[in-house]
Amino acid sequence: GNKSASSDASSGGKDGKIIVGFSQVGAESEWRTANTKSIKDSAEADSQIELKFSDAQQKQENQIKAIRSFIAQKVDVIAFSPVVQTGFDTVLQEAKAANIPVILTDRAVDADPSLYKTMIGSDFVEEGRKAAKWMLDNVKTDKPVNIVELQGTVGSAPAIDRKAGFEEVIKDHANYKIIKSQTGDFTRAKGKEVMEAFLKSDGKNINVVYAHNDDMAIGAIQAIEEYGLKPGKDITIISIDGVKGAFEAMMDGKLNASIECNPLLGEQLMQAIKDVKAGKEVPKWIKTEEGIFDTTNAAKEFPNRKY
Ligand code: GZL
Ligand code: ZN
Repeated sequence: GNKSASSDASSGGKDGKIIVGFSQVGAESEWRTANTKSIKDSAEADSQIELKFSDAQQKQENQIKAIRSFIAQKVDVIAFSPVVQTGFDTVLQEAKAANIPVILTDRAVDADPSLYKTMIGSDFVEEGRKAAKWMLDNVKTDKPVNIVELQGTVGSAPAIDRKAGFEEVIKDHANYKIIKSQTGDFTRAKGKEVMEAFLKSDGKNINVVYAHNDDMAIGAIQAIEEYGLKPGKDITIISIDGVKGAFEAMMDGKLNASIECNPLLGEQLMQAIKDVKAGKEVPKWIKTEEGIFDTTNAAKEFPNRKY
């Protein structure tokens, strides 16, 4: 809409609506589809907001293109979930020069914090710590524990931070060792493929799988079964997100624990958009609170799940 050059005044787009351009990572996981649904439903339900949505198919150049297009369309606010942490500085400078405020959801960027108003999302380092602490509490032994790690998308905030948090906790427990670590790009297919390779090289030597998301864990479960071992019994599997597929696997005893990562950010995003447009101060990081689920509480919690 035609905005006054000086501020983020509450002038909106057509018929006073706030026009928001949103660039989504892709549709790589159950978490992502739930996140997209939350954002679209919340925008739909909010009469003050009109959402322009683009799916980048997990490619950074598509996100940059989408953000440039939103700038050209002179949207009122740009929001996005950066597929990787680096490489967005230039396009964020362009948004700033166009006086369009930017809100990050879900993942952070390694850019000058003055280039965005707030980041709405989880503490991935804490999620990694929780995964390791669950393992220390539930795989208690002084014997060697060989861990294979399925990393998320290379260079993404969740992959970097979930690895850091997990390693921070196990560093003072020398018998717990990550013997193999490779990216499965947050998808079931790649997670299965990488787990097949781990089984080929380390087979019965593997005690634990640490997957940065449930979709890769579900792929790993398939690989372990095809290899002839019992997932959740012969090999302990710990993952992150808490999506429906994880609850079903935990109730089947094939997944041992899933650390919650809440994708339902839609409401918080709509509120942040309106606050930013109203020129209100917003916290630099709006954190989501999250739990821990495992085979002891999955069945009880399952009926409450919204994603
Ligand atoms: C976490 C999000 C991650 C999920 C994955 O906030 O960025 O990306 O954990 C998703 O399932 O692909
Ligand atoms: Zn410790």
